[in-house]
This record gives sequence, structure tokens and C-alpha cells, in this order.
Amino acid sequence: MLFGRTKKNPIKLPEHGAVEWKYATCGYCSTGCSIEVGLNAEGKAVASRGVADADVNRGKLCVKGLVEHRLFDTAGRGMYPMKRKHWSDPWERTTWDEAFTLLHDGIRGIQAKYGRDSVAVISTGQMLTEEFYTLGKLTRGLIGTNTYDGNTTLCMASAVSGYKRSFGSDGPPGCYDDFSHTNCLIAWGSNLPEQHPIIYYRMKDAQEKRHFPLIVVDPRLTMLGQNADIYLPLTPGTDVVLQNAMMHVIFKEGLEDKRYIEANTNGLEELKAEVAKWDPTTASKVCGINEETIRVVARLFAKANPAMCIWTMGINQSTHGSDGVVGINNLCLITGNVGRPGGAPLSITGQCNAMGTREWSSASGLPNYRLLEYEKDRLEIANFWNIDPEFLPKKVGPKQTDIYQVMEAGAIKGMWLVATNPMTSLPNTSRVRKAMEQLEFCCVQDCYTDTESAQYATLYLPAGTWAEKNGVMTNTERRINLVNPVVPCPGEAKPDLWIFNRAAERFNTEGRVKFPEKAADIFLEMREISRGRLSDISGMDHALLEKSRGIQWPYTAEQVARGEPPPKGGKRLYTVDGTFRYPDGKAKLIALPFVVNYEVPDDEYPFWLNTGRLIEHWHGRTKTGKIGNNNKFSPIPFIEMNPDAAGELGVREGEYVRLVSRRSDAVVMAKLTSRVRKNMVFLPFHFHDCANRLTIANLDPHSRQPAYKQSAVRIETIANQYEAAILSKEMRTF
Ligand SMILES: Nc1nc2c(c(=O)[nH]1)N[C@H]1C(S)=C(S)[C@@H](COP(=O)(O)OP(=O)(O)OC[C@H]3O[C@@H](n4cnc5c(=O)[nH]c(N)nc54)[C@H](O)[C@@H]3O)O[C@H]1N2
Ligand SMILES: Nc1nc2c(c(=O)[nH]1)N[C@H]1C(S)=C(S)[C@@H](COP(=O)(O)OP(=O)(O)OC[C@H]3O[C@@H](n4cnc5c(=O)[nH]c(N)nc54)[C@H](O)[C@@H]3O)O[C@H]1N2
Ligand code: SF4
Ligand SMILES: [Mo]
Repeated sequence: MLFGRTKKNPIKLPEHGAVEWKYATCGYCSTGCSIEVGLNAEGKAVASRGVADADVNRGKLCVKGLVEHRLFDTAGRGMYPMKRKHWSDPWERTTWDEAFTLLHDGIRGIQAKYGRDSVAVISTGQMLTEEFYTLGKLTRGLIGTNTYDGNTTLCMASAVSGYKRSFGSDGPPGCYDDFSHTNCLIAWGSNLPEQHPIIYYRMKDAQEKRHFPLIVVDPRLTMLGQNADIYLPLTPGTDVVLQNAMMHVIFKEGLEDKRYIEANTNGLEELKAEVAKWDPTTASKVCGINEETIRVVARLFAKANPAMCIWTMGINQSTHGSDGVVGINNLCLITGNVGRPGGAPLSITGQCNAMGTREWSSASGLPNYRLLEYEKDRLEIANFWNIDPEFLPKKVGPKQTDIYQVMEAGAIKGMWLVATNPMTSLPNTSRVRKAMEQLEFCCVQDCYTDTESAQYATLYLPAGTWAEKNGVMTNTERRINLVNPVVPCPGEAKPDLWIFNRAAERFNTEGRVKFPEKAADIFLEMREISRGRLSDISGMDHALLEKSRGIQWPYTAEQVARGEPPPKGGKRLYTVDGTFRYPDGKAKLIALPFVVNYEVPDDEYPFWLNTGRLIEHWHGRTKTGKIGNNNKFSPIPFIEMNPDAAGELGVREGEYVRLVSRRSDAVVMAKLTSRVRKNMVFLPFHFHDCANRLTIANLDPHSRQPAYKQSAVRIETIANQYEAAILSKEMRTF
């Protein structure tokens, strides 16, 4: 009998009667896959497929992209604007016209009563870049609150802050093509096969050809860890110690790139003095990695020539998040691995447009990496937008995590929440709840009505999502790619851009500031202020982006004039000596002392609580919880628990247990697996009112990002499993 396919024809996906295919970029993760949505004769979206000639995904999609067309008519979509006087009142339907009056009067009323900054605008990494830019112009240029940030503080803030500290500017140096040139890859706290499946495919494809060693640093044995040549199950939160010890070995054995260090960096002596304290024997006791293994990994990395590092939330979401990024940059700098093919510290970003918001939203400054702190930057943007430069704050305001603390203290009374759901995603949600309950005005702009945060809204604006809208996104490797409007928004829902433009009309009473209506025109406006900047996009436009299947920035008008076609891929930053963004063109080597400043298990709470993600779900499951093909894999909250720990506590596979932290408790099913060690549980944070009831709101001192991956819990058994099942069921909204 024959098993499997006998011919090597590619698998053909069902097209479900699609007669027309429209181009977009996937709206889930930051990989940035080019996707085509198939429409049937009635114009209904019926299929999704990868785009074969797109360099990023080469025809492939993961389990979320493959069913992304199903998003459009999922349950709970907002169909019309709604209002109420207090969040505990029932909703009333309203018109868009009245909704904009309520938005304007709500914001201006609070500002008149409590001051300009008493209204928070909280944005996201999941809109299109032209939308970010427009919201930034409206918030900074007209509304004038400095309480403006996004959920990227929960996500990429440590990477941003680490890049800035090392290189003088944000901006990831590497790209996916680096996998095809590297001789060694270290992945720090990144579960690529589940969270960025198509980047993983690119990495794996390259590795099969080049056989470079893959080293995975993660306290949990992830799918990536299973594929590693060397797996380092370090003690949570101690990456900086491992990095210091690796540098100790590199310097001690003279494996550093002396020429590169001399030509391109400052701070060598201070760094050497710090890492001198971290010999592998000392470090091993803190980070839990065998000292000889530390030496082996350090030598492998330093001698590989070139070698690269990738990382994601295992590094960023820690009280040493920013330091962990700087540590990776240090390692790459001392071995000359920045901006060369196969040598890079490449932060894998998270949300589909986490990069676009960094570049253009003005949340952490002004467009295209300009800073509020620089007069020249303020003047340039004020002139361009036609606003009074004095209207702009001279210093960036609080980050999202700090905004909530100020709100809890009662100094922020109004909020406009766009495409983010902090009641599920912020740590220690009982405090978040208290903060939101006190608001006098809260507008939630979301594509779904049934989000946990919308419970506290007094105004709800129904937004379009993903390919109901038009605009661009930037992926992990700085590639800008286009989303076309494939289907219209349902009911009276409108694209976020339309909402911002109509809102702007209410605030722009003198008509001084221009707000172009179309995304393509806004892109042309953005091009103008990108000229000569780090992220120069002056050579791009929407049509060229679609034709090229995305273009990495920079791509300039000068390149177009010289007749240079857009790069297909493989573009890097900092490719020549001395191009860093500090005034002297050099990067900084920064010494990283280590202290334990996070929650650790003890007798009362003996387990590490590690939280993260699953391949089939997206964050708060507002989307994937309603798509059968995604939700069926894990419809209920569960923990991964070590079988030995379960044996000692008398917990059996599939039983419900109560997790208790110093903050609160949650009931979850126990799945037994040796992926986690005896003193750790892993809890996906996708489930409503669950993981973040337990997490502690410790923040990184530089980036203000929460340490989501280091809290302590105890596990209690539950006698009545039937009641437990019902309790646990309440922890899912859908
Ligand atoms: N399917 C799916 N894909 C996604 C997302 C999603 O929700 N679903 N979200 C997207 C977003 S916004 C993001 S930010 C990315 C996140 O992508 P990842 O960061 O890859 O995913 P996480 O599961 O959050 O965390 C990664 C790993 O960090 C490890 N870790 C925990 N503590 C430590 C530590 O102290 N040190 C180290 N080195 N590792 C540690 C965890 O064990 C976990 O395996 O995924 C993106 N892609
Ligand atoms: N415990 C724990 N907590 C975490 C993390 C963790 O690893 N562990 N990770 C953190 C990270 S990295 C991240 S990025 C955050 C994510 O946190 P959130 O941003 O709060 O998560 P989402 O569920 O993606 O929320 C996005 C919201 O926007 C809506 N939406 C989607 N598309 C659109 C659109 O086009 N327009 C509008 N207006 N709305 C839209 C969705 O319905 C949803 O309600 O969570 C953080 N929280
Ligand atoms: S890897 Fe990311 S971008 Fe690609 S299809 Fe999957 S979710 Fe979408
Ligand atoms: Mo994220």
C-alpha cells in the first residue's frame, strides 16, 4: 500500500468558488506575509492564499493567515456607533454625527475641567500606517494631550529603548535574508515556529542548506527549543547574566573583533570592567546554565563570523528587558556582527504593524523617529502641519503602563482607546479595572463590541478591520507592504482612517491643518517628511509597493532617479563603519550590572508563572476565538505543568486547578508536559480575565514594559471538578 503523496505536485487549497483575488498583507503577526483574498461571484470573501512571488512568504501562510478571510463576518462585529451616560448603563444606538460631537465634547470637556493632559489617547500596533500618522497629527497637532501612547509599550518598548541606547536610534539592523548568510544563530526568548511561523520557515530553509548551529535560550522547551542544536533552559529573568558571562569568555579568550570595536564603538573599558565580574562559574549559579556550556556557546558565537541574534518577548517582557536588548547589541558589537549579511541583532517584532507605529504614530515623539525633545524636529513638523510649534510638548509624556497608574490615582479622567484591549492585556487587571471604572469619558474604537475594555466605554465607535481598509504596514525586516480594501466594512462600521478624519474636522475648526482623505495621498505626504531621514520612503508609493510585494526602507527618490529598482529583500542598516546615529557615528557598549528586581517563587508561591502565546490564537482572541479553525485547538484556558510537580500535588492530566498569585486567582485546566520544568507553569494569555489577573505589574526602568514572564503562583487542587469547569468556562468570552 502507498502512503502519502505519490506525485510531487503542490497541495492545492480549496478555492470555494473564488472568481477574483485581491492583494493584501496579513493582519496578524509582524512577519508580513503577502496574501490574496478570493472573492466569489457575490463579492463575498471565501478563500485566502499566499502570494508565490512575495519574497517574505514565497506562497506560504500559517494557520491564521490561511483562514483570515473568515474574519470579516465573525460574531460580535460593531455595526453602528453606541453611547451611554455611564459605563454601567445600557447601550443606546446613535448616529456617526452625534458620535463625533460626543467624542469632541467629551475630550474638550475633560481638558477644560482637568487640564490638557487629563485625556489619554491609547493606540496600537494593529492599524495601518496612514491611520497612525493621522491619529498622531490629530492628537499632537489639534487635541494637544501629551498622554498619548500605544500597546507597543507592552510589546516592543524594550527593543526600541535598547536600540536607542546602543545605536542612538531605533531601527532593526537585520533582515530575513540574514538567515541565508549566518554561521550561528542565537534565539533569545522567541518561539518562532508558533509566533512567527513563516519567519521560522525562512530560518529553517536556510538552516537546512547551511547547517549553522541554532542555540535557543528559553526557560520553557518550546518548539524552537526542540529544533535547537543547543538548548539553554535558563532561570527566568537572567538573560543579562548569561550575556555578561559570554562576553567574559570572549574577552578572556581574545575572541573579540578588535578592529571593529576600535572603529565603531565607545565604552569598551566600562563594559570589560563589568563583565570581568561574571566568570562562567559565578554566572552559572545565577542563570542556571552549566559553565562549560556557557563557554561553548560564547566561542561558537564569537568564532562563527558572521553570527546573529534574534529575540522576542522572553527578552523584552522583563525588568531587564531593555538591558537584555543592550546585552544582545553588546555581544553583536564586540564580535563585529552588526549590519553585515548574516550578522545582526534582529528584534522580531510582534503585531502586524508594530513597526509602522514606531515610525509614524508620533506616540513616542514625532513622525519618522523625530523627537519632541529636539527643537529642530518640533519646528519641522509644526511647519509641515501648519500648527504653532509651542503647541507641541517639549518632552514625551507617560507610557501606557504609567498612564494607567496616573489614571488609577485619579488624574486622568478621559480616554480614547483605539484597537487595543487593556482589560485583557495589561498586567494585574484588577487595578486596570479600578482605573477604568473611574473614567468620566471613555471612547472605545474597535471592530468588535464584545471586548472586555468596551465594558467601561461611554462611547463606542465601530471600526473596520484588516482588509476592509486601505494602507500600508511595516514588518520585522523594515518592509512596507500594502493592504487593499477587499470587502466593505459591515453595517455602519467605518475604516479607522475615516473615523480619524471626521473626528479631525471637529477639532480643526479653523481648517489650518490638512487631513487628506485617501491613504495613498497620506502616504505621499509622509514621503515628503521622510526625505533624508533614517526611514526614507521617498521612492515608494502604493502602486509600487503592491507590484514589488513590499519594499524594505530606506528606498529613496534619489534611488528612483538613478534608475535603481526597489530591493527584493536583503537590505540592512548600518552597513558601513561609523553610521550609527550618535553624533560621533559610533555605537555605545554599555555595562549591565544585574540585580534581582522581579518576583521570584518562594515557599508560599513556589511556581514561576510564565505567560505567552499559542500558534492558533491571537492575543485576547477577539478574532481567533470566533474562527472555528483556530479556536478548536484550544478553546479553554490551560496551563502546561510538569508531570513530576503534578504527581506531588495529586493533579491529574485534564483536571482543573486554581492558580493563586499575590494579586488574584484563576481556574485553568492542567495539561501535563515536560516542556516546563518542575517549578514553572506556562499559561497562554489569550483567555479572558485569566492570565493577567495573576501577573505582577513590575516594569522595566528604561522602557516601562511589564515583566509578564516573571510572576509567582501556587497551585491549589479543586475537589469539585464540575464547578471548576463552569468557573473556567467563564474565563472565555466566546
Ligand atoms: N499565533 C500568534 N502569533 C503571534 C502573536 C499571537 O498572539 N499569536 N502575537 C504577536 C506579538 S504581538 C508578539 S509580541 C510576538 C511574541 O512572540 P514570542 O515572544 O515568540 O512569544 P511568547 O510566547 O510571548 O514568548 C516567547 C518565549 O519567551 C520565553 N521566556 C519566558 N521568560 C523568559 C526569560 O526570562 N528569558 C528568555 N530568554 N525567554 C523567556 C517563554 O518561555 C516563551 O517561550 O508574537 C506575535 N505573533
Ligand atoms: N500576560 C501577558 N500579557 C500580555 C503579553 C504576554 O505575553 N503575556 N503580551 C503583550 C503584548 S506583546 C501585546 S502586543 C499586547 C496585545 O494586547 P492588545 O492590543 O490589548 O490585544 P488584542 O487582543 O490584539 O487587542 C486589539 C484590539 O483591537 C481590535 N482590532 C483589531 N483590528 C482592528 C482595527 O483594524 N481597528 C480597530 N479599531 N480595532 C481593531 C481587536 O478586536 C482587539 O480588541 O498584550 C500584552 N499582554
Ligand atoms: S506568519 Fe504571521 S503574517 Fe504570515 S500568515 Fe501567519 S500570522 Fe500572517
Ligand atoms: Mo506584542
